[in-house]
Amino acid sequence: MSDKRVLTIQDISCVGQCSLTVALPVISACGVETAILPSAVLSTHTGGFTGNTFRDLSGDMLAIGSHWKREGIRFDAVYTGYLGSIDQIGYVQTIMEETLAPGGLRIVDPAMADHGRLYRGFTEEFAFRMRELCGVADIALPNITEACFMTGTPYEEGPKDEAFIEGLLDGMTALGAKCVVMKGVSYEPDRLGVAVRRDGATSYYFHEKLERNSHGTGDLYASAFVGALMQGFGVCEAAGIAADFTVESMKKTLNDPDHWYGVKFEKALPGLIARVNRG
Ligand code: PXL
Repeated sequence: MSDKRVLTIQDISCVGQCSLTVALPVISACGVETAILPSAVLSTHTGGFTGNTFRDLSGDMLAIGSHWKREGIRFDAVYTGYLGSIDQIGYVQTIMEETLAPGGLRIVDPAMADHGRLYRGFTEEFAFRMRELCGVADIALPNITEACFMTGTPYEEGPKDEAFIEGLLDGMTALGAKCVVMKGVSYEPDRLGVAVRRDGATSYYFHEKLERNSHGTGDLYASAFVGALMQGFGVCEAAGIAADFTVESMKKTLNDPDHWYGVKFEKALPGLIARVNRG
Protein backbone atom coordinates (compact mmCIF):
# COMPACT_ATOMS: atom_id res chain seq x y z
CA MET A 1 0.00 0.00 0.00
CA SER A 2 1.40 3.40 -0.93
CA ASP A 3 1.66 6.11 1.73
CA LYS A 4 -1.36 8.41 1.92
CA ARG A 5 -1.41 12.18 1.87
CA VAL A 6 -4.22 14.13 3.52
CA LEU A 7 -5.21 17.77 3.22
CA THR A 8 -7.02 19.22 6.20
CA ILE A 9 -8.86 22.53 5.97
CA GLN A 10 -9.79 24.25 9.24
CA ASP A 11 -8.79 27.23 11.33
CA ILE A 12 -5.66 27.89 13.32
CA SER A 13 -6.71 28.77 16.84
CA CYS A 14 -3.24 29.79 18.03
CA VAL A 15 -4.05 28.79 21.62
CA GLY A 16 -6.73 26.29 22.58
CA GLN A 17 -5.83 22.73 21.49
CA CYS A 18 -8.38 22.47 18.71
CA SER A 19 -8.66 22.50 14.92
CA LEU A 20 -5.30 22.60 13.09
CA THR A 21 -3.14 22.59 16.22
CA VAL A 22 -4.71 19.18 16.89
CA ALA A 23 -5.25 17.82 13.36
CA LEU A 24 -1.66 18.32 12.17
CA PRO A 25 0.09 16.57 15.09
CA VAL A 26 -2.50 13.82 15.42
CA ILE A 27 -2.71 12.81 11.75
CA SER A 28 1.09 13.08 11.45
CA ALA A 29 1.47 10.85 14.52
CA CYS A 30 -0.63 8.27 12.67
CA GLY A 31 2.17 8.18 10.10
CA VAL A 32 0.22 10.07 7.45
CA GLU A 33 1.57 13.05 5.51
CA THR A 34 -0.61 16.04 6.37
CA ALA A 35 -0.96 19.20 4.31
CA ILE A 36 -2.91 22.10 5.79
CA LEU A 37 -5.04 24.92 4.49
CA PRO A 38 -5.95 27.38 7.26
CA SER A 39 -9.45 28.81 6.90
CA ALA A 40 -8.85 31.56 9.45
CA VAL A 41 -6.37 32.54 12.15
CA LEU A 42 -7.75 33.25 15.63
CA SER A 43 -5.81 34.17 18.77
CA THR A 44 -7.85 31.51 20.62
CA HIS A 45 -10.92 29.39 19.91
CA THR A 46 -14.30 30.93 20.70
CA GLY A 47 -15.46 28.44 23.33
CA GLY A 48 -14.88 30.21 26.62
CA PHE A 49 -12.32 32.86 25.68
CA THR A 50 -13.69 36.30 24.86
CA GLY A 51 -12.31 39.02 22.60
CA ASN A 52 -10.37 36.71 20.29
CA THR A 53 -8.89 38.05 17.07
CA PHE A 54 -10.21 36.61 13.80
CA ARG A 55 -8.46 36.84 10.44
CA ASP A 56 -10.56 35.39 7.63
CA LEU A 57 -8.32 33.68 5.05
CA SER A 58 -11.11 33.14 2.49
CA GLY A 59 -9.28 35.41 0.02
CA ASP A 60 -6.29 33.06 -0.18
CA MET A 61 -8.01 29.70 -0.34
CA LEU A 62 -8.84 29.37 -4.04
CA ALA A 63 -5.42 30.70 -5.09
CA ILE A 64 -3.71 28.13 -2.88
CA GLY A 65 -5.87 25.35 -4.35
CA SER A 66 -5.15 26.52 -7.92
CA HIS A 67 -1.43 26.53 -7.26
CA TRP A 68 -1.60 22.94 -6.01
CA LYS A 69 -3.60 21.99 -9.09
CA ARG A 70 -0.95 23.54 -11.40
CA GLU A 71 1.78 21.70 -9.49
CA GLY A 72 -0.10 18.41 -9.89
CA ILE A 73 -0.40 18.02 -6.11
CA ARG A 74 -3.13 15.53 -5.24
CA PHE A 75 -4.54 14.24 -1.95
CA ASP A 76 -5.97 10.88 -0.95
CA ALA A 77 -8.44 12.63 1.34
CA VAL A 78 -9.56 16.15 2.07
CA TYR A 79 -10.77 16.51 5.66
CA THR A 80 -12.55 19.73 6.59
CA GLY A 81 -13.32 21.13 10.03
CA TYR A 82 -14.19 24.61 11.29
CA LEU A 83 -14.69 26.99 8.37
CA GLY A 84 -14.53 30.77 8.71
CA SER A 85 -17.34 31.94 6.42
CA ILE A 86 -20.23 30.73 4.27
CA ASP A 87 -18.21 31.37 1.11
CA GLN A 88 -15.59 28.91 2.30
CA ILE A 89 -18.11 26.07 2.03
CA GLY A 90 -18.13 26.58 -1.75
CA TYR A 91 -14.35 27.10 -1.93
CA VAL A 92 -13.78 23.82 -0.15
CA GLN A 93 -15.90 22.00 -2.73
CA THR A 94 -13.84 23.55 -5.56
CA ILE A 95 -10.58 22.61 -3.85
CA MET A 96 -11.82 19.05 -3.36
CA GLU A 97 -12.65 18.81 -7.05
CA GLU A 98 -9.27 20.21 -8.11
CA THR A 99 -6.96 18.35 -5.75
CA LEU A 100 -8.49 15.00 -4.83
CA ALA A 101 -6.76 12.00 -6.38
CA PRO A 102 -9.06 9.56 -8.21
CA GLY A 103 -11.04 7.75 -5.51
CA GLY A 104 -9.94 10.31 -2.90
CA LEU A 105 -12.23 10.79 0.09
CA ARG A 106 -14.26 13.84 1.13
CA ILE A 107 -14.35 13.77 4.92
CA VAL A 108 -16.44 16.53 6.51
CA ASP A 109 -16.65 17.45 10.18
CA PRO A 110 -19.29 20.23 10.21
CA ALA A 111 -17.67 21.73 13.38
CA MET A 112 -20.19 24.49 14.01
CA ALA A 113 -22.28 23.61 17.08
CA ASP A 114 -22.54 21.58 20.28
CA HIS A 115 -24.85 21.13 23.27
CA GLY A 116 -27.84 22.40 21.28
CA ARG A 117 -26.24 25.70 20.19
CA LEU A 118 -24.24 27.08 17.28
CA TYR A 119 -20.70 28.21 18.14
CA ARG A 120 -20.29 31.95 18.49
CA GLY A 121 -20.17 33.60 15.04
CA PHE A 122 -22.24 30.97 13.20
CA THR A 123 -25.73 31.51 11.79
CA GLU A 124 -28.64 29.30 10.78
CA GLU A 125 -27.74 30.12 7.19
CA PHE A 126 -24.24 28.74 7.69
CA ALA A 127 -25.76 25.56 9.14
CA PHE A 128 -28.11 25.34 6.18
CA ARG A 129 -25.22 25.65 3.71
CA MET A 130 -23.15 23.10 5.62
CA ARG A 131 -25.82 20.57 4.58
CA GLU A 132 -24.48 20.83 1.03
CA LEU A 133 -20.94 19.98 2.06
CA CYS A 134 -22.10 17.04 4.19
CA GLY A 135 -24.28 16.01 1.24
CA VAL A 136 -21.21 15.40 -0.95
CA ALA A 137 -19.20 13.80 1.86
CA ASP A 138 -17.94 10.24 1.66
CA ILE A 139 -17.84 10.41 5.44
CA ALA A 140 -19.56 13.07 7.58
CA LEU A 141 -18.70 13.36 11.29
CA PRO A 142 -21.40 15.46 12.95
CA ASN A 143 -22.21 15.53 16.64
CA ILE A 144 -25.89 15.29 17.60
CA THR A 145 -26.42 19.07 17.67
CA GLU A 146 -24.93 19.52 14.21
CA ALA A 147 -27.00 16.66 12.82
CA CYS A 148 -30.11 18.30 14.32
CA PHE A 149 -29.33 21.64 12.68
CA MET A 150 -28.66 20.06 9.30
CA THR A 151 -31.68 17.77 9.28
CA GLY A 152 -34.11 20.32 10.73
CA THR A 153 -34.67 18.18 13.84
CA PRO A 154 -35.46 19.98 17.12
CA TYR A 155 -32.61 19.39 19.59
CA GLU A 156 -33.64 17.58 22.75
CA GLU A 157 -31.74 17.94 26.02
CA GLY A 158 -31.13 14.80 28.02
CA PRO A 159 -30.98 11.15 27.00
CA LYS A 160 -31.86 10.27 23.42
CA ASP A 161 -33.38 7.00 22.38
CA GLU A 162 -32.44 4.79 19.46
CA ALA A 163 -35.37 6.01 17.33
CA PHE A 164 -34.12 9.61 17.66
CA ILE A 165 -30.54 8.67 16.71
CA GLU A 166 -31.69 6.49 13.80
CA GLY A 167 -33.84 9.40 12.59
CA LEU A 168 -30.80 11.69 12.57
CA LEU A 169 -28.75 9.09 10.72
CA ASP A 170 -31.56 8.69 8.16
CA GLY A 171 -31.67 12.46 7.74
CA MET A 172 -27.93 12.78 7.25
CA THR A 173 -27.98 9.93 4.73
CA ALA A 174 -30.88 11.61 2.90
CA LEU A 175 -28.70 14.73 2.50
CA GLY A 176 -26.30 12.55 0.53
CA ALA A 177 -23.58 11.62 3.03
CA LYS A 178 -22.39 8.12 2.05
CA CYS A 179 -21.26 7.26 5.55
CA VAL A 180 -22.10 9.02 8.82
CA VAL A 181 -20.04 8.77 11.99
CA MET A 182 -22.10 10.52 14.65
CA LYS A 183 -20.39 11.55 17.87
CA GLY A 184 -21.82 11.90 21.37
CA VAL A 185 -24.38 9.08 21.29
CA SER A 186 -25.48 7.74 24.67
CA TYR A 187 -28.27 5.32 25.62
CA GLU A 188 -27.07 4.65 29.18
CA PRO A 189 -25.99 7.16 31.84
CA ASP A 190 -22.38 5.95 32.08
CA ARG A 191 -21.73 5.00 28.43
CA LEU A 192 -20.97 7.33 25.53
CA GLY A 193 -19.93 6.59 21.98
CA VAL A 194 -20.41 6.90 18.25
CA ALA A 195 -22.96 5.57 15.79
CA VAL A 196 -21.71 4.57 12.34
CA ARG A 197 -24.26 4.41 9.51
CA ARG A 198 -23.05 2.79 6.31
CA ASP A 199 -24.81 0.86 3.55
CA GLY A 200 -28.12 1.17 5.42
CA ALA A 201 -26.85 -0.45 8.62
CA THR A 202 -25.90 1.15 11.95
CA SER A 203 -23.17 -0.02 14.29
CA TYR A 204 -22.04 1.48 17.57
CA TYR A 205 -18.88 1.86 19.57
CA PHE A 206 -19.40 2.72 23.24
CA HIS A 207 -16.90 3.58 25.94
CA GLU A 208 -17.04 4.93 29.48
CA LYS A 209 -18.51 8.41 29.93
CA LEU A 210 -16.33 10.81 31.89
CA GLU A 211 -17.87 13.39 34.19
CA ARG A 212 -16.08 16.35 32.70
CA ASN A 213 -17.04 17.91 29.34
CA SER A 214 -13.97 19.04 27.44
CA HIS A 215 -13.42 21.46 24.61
CA GLY A 216 -11.87 20.39 21.29
CA THR A 217 -12.67 16.71 21.65
CA GLY A 218 -14.69 16.68 18.41
CA ASP A 219 -11.63 17.86 16.48
CA LEU A 220 -9.44 15.37 18.27
CA TYR A 221 -11.84 12.55 17.47
CA ALA A 222 -12.13 13.44 13.78
CA SER A 223 -8.36 13.83 13.40
CA ALA A 224 -7.56 10.44 14.94
CA PHE A 225 -10.34 8.88 12.86
CA VAL A 226 -8.83 10.30 9.66
CA GLY A 227 -5.32 9.21 10.67
CA ALA A 228 -6.41 5.64 11.40
CA LEU A 229 -8.55 5.43 8.27
CA MET A 230 -5.67 6.60 6.09
CA GLN A 231 -3.45 3.97 7.70
CA GLY A 232 -5.81 1.36 6.28
CA PHE A 233 -8.14 0.64 9.22
CA GLY A 234 -11.82 0.19 8.31
CA VAL A 235 -14.38 2.86 9.18
CA CYS A 236 -15.66 1.02 12.28
CA GLU A 237 -12.16 0.18 13.51
CA ALA A 238 -11.05 3.79 12.98
CA ALA A 239 -14.17 5.01 14.81
CA GLY A 240 -13.22 2.87 17.83
CA ILE A 241 -9.54 3.83 17.76
CA ALA A 242 -10.47 7.52 17.68
CA ALA A 243 -12.91 7.10 20.56
CA ASP A 244 -10.34 5.34 22.75
CA PHE A 245 -7.73 8.01 21.98
CA THR A 246 -10.16 10.82 22.80
CA VAL A 247 -11.15 9.23 26.12
CA GLU A 248 -7.48 8.66 26.99
CA SER A 249 -6.69 12.31 26.20
CA MET A 250 -9.58 13.43 28.42
CA LYS A 251 -8.32 11.22 31.25
CA LYS A 252 -4.87 12.81 30.98
CA THR A 253 -6.56 16.15 31.67
CA LEU A 254 -8.70 15.14 34.65
CA ASN A 255 -5.96 15.83 37.20
CA ASP A 256 -5.79 19.49 36.16
CA PRO A 257 -9.08 21.31 36.80
CA ASP A 258 -7.58 24.59 35.54
CA HIS A 259 -7.03 23.12 32.07
CA TRP A 260 -10.53 23.95 30.83
CA TYR A 261 -9.88 25.04 27.23
CA GLY A 262 -8.80 21.73 25.68
CA VAL A 263 -7.46 18.28 26.46
CA LYS A 264 -3.88 17.12 26.95
CA PHE A 265 -3.86 14.90 23.88
CA GLU A 266 -0.07 15.18 23.68
CA LYS A 267 0.16 12.81 26.65
CA ALA A 268 -1.97 10.21 24.85
CA LEU A 269 -0.15 10.38 21.50
CA PRO A 270 2.34 7.59 22.29
CA GLY A 271 -0.55 5.14 22.68
CA LEU A 272 -2.11 6.24 19.41
CA ILE A 273 1.21 5.97 17.60
CA ALA A 274 1.73 2.42 18.91
CA ARG A 275 -1.77 1.35 17.93
CA VAL A 276 -2.08 2.92 14.50
CA ASN A 277 1.36 2.69 12.90
CA ARG A 278 1.72 -0.70 11.31
CA GLY A 279 5.32 -0.52 10.14
O1 PXL B 1 -13.35 22.79 18.31
C1 PXL B 1 -14.15 23.43 17.38
C2 PXL B 1 -13.68 24.83 17.13
C3 PXL B 1 -12.70 25.05 16.18
N1 PXL B 1 -12.25 26.29 15.92
C4 PXL B 1 -12.73 27.36 16.59
C5 PXL B 1 -13.69 27.20 17.57
C6 PXL B 1 -14.19 25.91 17.85
C7 PXL B 1 -15.23 25.73 18.86
O2 PXL B 1 -15.61 26.60 19.59
O3 PXL B 1 -14.13 28.27 18.23
C8 PXL B 1 -12.20 28.71 16.28
